Amino acid sequence: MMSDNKTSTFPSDFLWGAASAAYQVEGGHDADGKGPSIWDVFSHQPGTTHEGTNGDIAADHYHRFKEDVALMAEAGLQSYRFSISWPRLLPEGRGTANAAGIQFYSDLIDELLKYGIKPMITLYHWDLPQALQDIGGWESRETVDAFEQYARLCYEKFGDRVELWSTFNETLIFIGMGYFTGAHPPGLRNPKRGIQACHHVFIAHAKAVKAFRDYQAENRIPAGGQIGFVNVMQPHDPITDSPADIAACKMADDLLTHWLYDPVLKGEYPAHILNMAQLTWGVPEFAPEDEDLLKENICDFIGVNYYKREWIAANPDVDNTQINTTGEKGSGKEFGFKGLFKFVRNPESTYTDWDWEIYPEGLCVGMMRLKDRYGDIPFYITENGLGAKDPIVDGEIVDDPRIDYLSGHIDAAASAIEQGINVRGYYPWSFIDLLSWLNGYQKQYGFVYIDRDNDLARKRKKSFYWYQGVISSNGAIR
Ligand code: 8VR
Repeated sequence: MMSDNKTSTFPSDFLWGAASAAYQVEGGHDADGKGPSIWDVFSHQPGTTHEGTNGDIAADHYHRFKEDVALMAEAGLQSYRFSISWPRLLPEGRGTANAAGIQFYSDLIDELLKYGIKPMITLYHWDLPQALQDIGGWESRETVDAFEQYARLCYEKFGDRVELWSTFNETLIFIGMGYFTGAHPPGLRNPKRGIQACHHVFIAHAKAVKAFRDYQAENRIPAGGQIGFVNVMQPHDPITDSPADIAACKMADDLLTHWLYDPVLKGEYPAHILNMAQLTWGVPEFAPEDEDLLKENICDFIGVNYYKREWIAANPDVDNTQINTTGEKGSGKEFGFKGLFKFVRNPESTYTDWDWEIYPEGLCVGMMRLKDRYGDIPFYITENGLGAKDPIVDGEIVDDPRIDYLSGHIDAAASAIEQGINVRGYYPWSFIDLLSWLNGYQKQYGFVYIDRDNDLARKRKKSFYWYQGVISSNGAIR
């Protein structure tokens, strides 16, 4: 896959970046007035994460960001996607802001700009202030209002220097795992509450987009400012071409893709699924202004986080060709998402150590399908990467599988561009090794290794030098 004689199909203003999330990288969990997030509290409960790992220290980026940004500059990064920790800015989730938290992000942004690295800010990468969870979290309209206040604070303090923004990261995951499987906070298995919480996320997004437009109208965001939404992109394919598997796959697409993308790209839910949810669970409940708010929330771009495809099979107990919107047949309590179809393994495919299928073409296929449904929207590939236990040979981190993985996916991004998809940037996950939410530090993604036995010393991996070459050749050498 690696070759050095490809001409670049990437536009000259294409952004080569890398990504992270506050809880996974920062540490400083209670430093300088930061309030606890739901992840601080959840990960401290026994049995919730791999070997009890948590983000108390993580990569200690909070204290070492200058060193990290210098490494980014050395790699040639043109953009860095990071998230803001809401409780670092607003320890109670709303009300009084924490000056030290504002200073931290302000300094980080200045440090990036010093090297010409464009910041891309994610407002919400899962670390809700615990104080807001205590009043109902995303199930409460008060959290929606608090999010708008928080978004405005961010535009106010950082909007003068930051063009690229996104509101939420992967609603499917934090709602799915927070309210359906229970593996993430708040640890519930309650679809009804999850669907309502998810609705509030879309409304919070809408309000934050509207607030962004206000700031743009007042010229308080740089020209070229854009706001988007980041979703996991998981193309589904039926494991056989039987009508039952095809119907199950269509259902998986509706529930796991269209439910999450339609509200932010079309301003409405897929009607038949909305009907099914309301018949089954009586949710989402709409406040009077919600329908209009959804219509007004259309993003400037969509960020896609692509790791894998999912193979789908029919659940023999459910006939998806019969389930629809009538509420009479089959739409009953199965609408807990998974009952309507099954995720299956394809023995012909290659998988990572964490059982994620390696399928580079899916990056292109997924964006083509989204373009078919939503039109010619700009895409940023906001995450993509290989989670692995990297081999260390004579003190060097030789992460060739990561290079192969990323190289294959850059090929797929190039072929998407050649087929007319508007791809604006590529942000591998992650720049440095960081905490995996549930998997601790053993699942590494970074270009930079962190020696946890040696004062968190940073060490460049083989992939660091490889990515340097990718960037300096604008993707021609990969
Ligand atoms: C995305 C998340 C990001 C990371 C990457 C890799 C995990 C991890 C689950 O779903 O936005 O935070 O999360 O995927 O996978 O291992 O930390």
